[in-house]
Amino acid sequence: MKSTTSSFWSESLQNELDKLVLCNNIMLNSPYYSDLPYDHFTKKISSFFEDIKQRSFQISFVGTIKAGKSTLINALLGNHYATVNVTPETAVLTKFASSKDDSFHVKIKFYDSKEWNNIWQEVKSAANSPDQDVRDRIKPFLQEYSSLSADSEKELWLNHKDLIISTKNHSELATIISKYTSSKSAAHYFVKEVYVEIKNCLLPQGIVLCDTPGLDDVLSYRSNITKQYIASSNAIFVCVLSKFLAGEQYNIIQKVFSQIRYNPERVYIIGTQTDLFNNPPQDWKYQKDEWIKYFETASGYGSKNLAAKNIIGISAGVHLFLLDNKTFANDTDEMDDLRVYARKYNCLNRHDIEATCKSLYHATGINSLWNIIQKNLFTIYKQTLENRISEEVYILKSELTQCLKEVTSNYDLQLSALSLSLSDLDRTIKELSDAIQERTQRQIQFEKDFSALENATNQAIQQVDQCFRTII
Ligand SMILES: Nc1nc2c(ncn2[C@@H]2O[C@H](COP(=O)(O)OP(=O)(O)O)[C@@H](O)[C@H]2O)c(=O)[nH]1
Ligand SMILES: [Mg+2]
Repeated sequence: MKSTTSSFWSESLQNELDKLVLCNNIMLNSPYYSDLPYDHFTKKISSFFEDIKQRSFQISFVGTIKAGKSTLINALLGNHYATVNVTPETAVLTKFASSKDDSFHVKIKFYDSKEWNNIWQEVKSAANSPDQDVRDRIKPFLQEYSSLSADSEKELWLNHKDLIISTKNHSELATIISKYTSSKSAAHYFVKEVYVEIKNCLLPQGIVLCDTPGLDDVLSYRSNITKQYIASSNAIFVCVLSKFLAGEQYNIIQKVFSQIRYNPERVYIIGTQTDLFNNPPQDWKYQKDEWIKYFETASGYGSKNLAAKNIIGISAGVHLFLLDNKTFANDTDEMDDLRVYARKYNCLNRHDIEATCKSLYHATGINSLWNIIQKNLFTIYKQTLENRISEEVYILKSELTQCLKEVTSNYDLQLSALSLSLSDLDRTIKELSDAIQERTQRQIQFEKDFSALENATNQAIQQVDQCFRTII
């Protein structure tokens, strides 16, 4: 197993992680693997690394349809990736993260039959609802479903295992994303989530931007997916048209606040498309002051300062326009558009197009949003995450050390048992050899005694014999 997080973590944490990987490799390659409790630890270390790979700073983008969520994500990513102008029937969580290599990767998750049956039950009951409004809301879903002949693709996609597609080509990537997220394609009905990894993008490793289908989806089953995602997000960017704060938009903001009641600092209200104002800087300032009054209350931010900090006006459309047109030739439509935008934002410099573009970039608010994401949100998150991971590494290391100590002391016991039995053996051998020696000596003595007796007996016999002869 290779550590995939190099250079992301601080040097000291990376060192600790490297040591853990090294230790894991030693255990995996040990000839005693099956005899020792290594299996338990190698599994634990693998799942630990899997787990830290999954941890990321999740920003969800919610809001009413056509508020400009997807356009804002594209502006932050620096290119056109998220599908724009999707009709309200689209309901796919689309996540964007940075690729670790020089390819784009797309992972698509599909609904299983059980999930689809739940969705379909809801569609049917909405279609037969006595409430005209509910019936009207479900109509476009059914019309699109039928005109795209989506039912004929159902068997193809339901229960499909996760699909992973890689490409190096940007336009191919756009086609793939569109196929699985756009309401113009039949497949998207059966897609639950799309995860896109983008090569060479501005997004730092560890941040995930998620385009959500919204909280006002016609099907509660799908709104609930967004709700759950919001609850687990680190920051929520509620996108609302800066020009209006109509009932529907206001309701969505309130829903988000009630969803994460105790952490209002995680909610950012993004006033989108500020270029639609006649005088964006002035009109937005006025509008923002109004919004602060609405959301500084206890059911919102609970403080004027926090409201002022977390309500931000942007124009992703103008930011992308500048990215798309790196140069501006005289007498072109693009130059005319640039002049219109620059005049609106009070940053037109007739003699210096470069300076105009620079101030306009500043005025769109995307760069300051980036600063907030990177410098404030992500830095704090990363520090907290590092502390938590360091604690987990410490616990893992302590458990491993304890286990290795037990293994070592087991071996020590076996060794001492072995040396014990060796000394027993020595003693036995000594006893035996003593016994043999004693026996040999006794035998010698016996042989001596026997021969003495034999001599004596022989002499006695000779004497008796002599006596006999003498007597006879
Ligand atoms: N003028 C202008 N139009 C924008 C801006 N952002 C988005 N739009 C347009 O608003 C429409 C809806 O945008 P989209 O990003 O698809 O909204 P979503 O439904 O919230 O994801 C599209 O036609 C975009 O081109 C902006 O900053 N300025
Ligand atoms: Mg969208």
